[in-house]
Amino acid sequence: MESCIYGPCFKIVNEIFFYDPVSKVTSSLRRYDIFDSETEYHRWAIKRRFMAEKPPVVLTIAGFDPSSGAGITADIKTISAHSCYGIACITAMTVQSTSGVRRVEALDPALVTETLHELAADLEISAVHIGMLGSGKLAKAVADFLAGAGREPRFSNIVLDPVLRSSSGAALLDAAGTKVLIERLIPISDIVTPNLDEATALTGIEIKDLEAMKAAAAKLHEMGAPAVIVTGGHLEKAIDLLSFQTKRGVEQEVFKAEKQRSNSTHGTGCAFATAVACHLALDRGLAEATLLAKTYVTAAIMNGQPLGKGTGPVNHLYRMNQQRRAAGTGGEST
Ligand code: PXL
Repeated sequence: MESCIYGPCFKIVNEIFFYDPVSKVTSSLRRYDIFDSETEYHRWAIKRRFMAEKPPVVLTIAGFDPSSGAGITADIKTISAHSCYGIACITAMTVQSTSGVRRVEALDPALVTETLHELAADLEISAVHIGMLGSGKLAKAVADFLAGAGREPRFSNIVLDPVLRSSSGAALLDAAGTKVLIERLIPISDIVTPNLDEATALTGIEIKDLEAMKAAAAKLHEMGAPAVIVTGGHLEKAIDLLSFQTKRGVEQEVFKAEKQRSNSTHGTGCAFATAVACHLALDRGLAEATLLAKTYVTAAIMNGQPLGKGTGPVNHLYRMNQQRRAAGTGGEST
């Protein structure tokens, strides 16, 4: 089986056996082929021998959502779904369920610093995802660590998800933290992935359409971000704008998907940013990483299960069902 979508210019070998048939993501710039036949997969996995022997390590620095739709436990699911090895540093505890965030407690910054140094001394980290930071002091601890002020060299593939508020409106970063995020974390990140509200909060640009998304991305470049993905899931179409600086100037590519009608949308931002980090860890370029992360999140929403009384989690591990079905070990449906 070889599925080929949207023409001949880019050939992407998906890391799973199956193309997500529900996720029709298109690009404004080129047509993509996604090959995911079993044979292609194995060829690719053999070429990348570490897939079996040593997976890329992806570090997520984020808060704890006990309902596992967002935050660190959700990120670990996303990282596992991408065949990478997830390691984690928790910045803050939250009391929350699918019904919303009740309380936020930032952890001791020294604990975070020690954890990060302990992990970095032991493991080769291929990508870093930064999610909820919780406070100014924690944001500073993370910036100090990533900037290599201590013993470690600077890291590659730093993906900054500038988490400011939960979808239910609770503040997840204070004003001091937002200042550190703008002054120190945006400039050392390889890519920043704000949603529309976050892009507005960071740039002061109100966003109602694609043109405003482009203006916000341009402002974020001025603020030091070499690459930006503004995720526009709240617009009429699910539009994501990838904007990145090259020697020739700024290049922009628009990815579109049909908007999903679903109640399983808690954690989409975390899943998207973490999936981008995984694809970068797997040596993919920015455009492929964006396309595949959007494809993954779209499918994770579509395969969401009705959990909880509020906004349910996306189904981070929907691919497990596909693999079980493929192996013929049961009649599970996805
Ligand atoms: O979706 C943003 C987010 C990130 N991280 C944690 C969260 C939330 C939203 O509630 O709780 C820990």
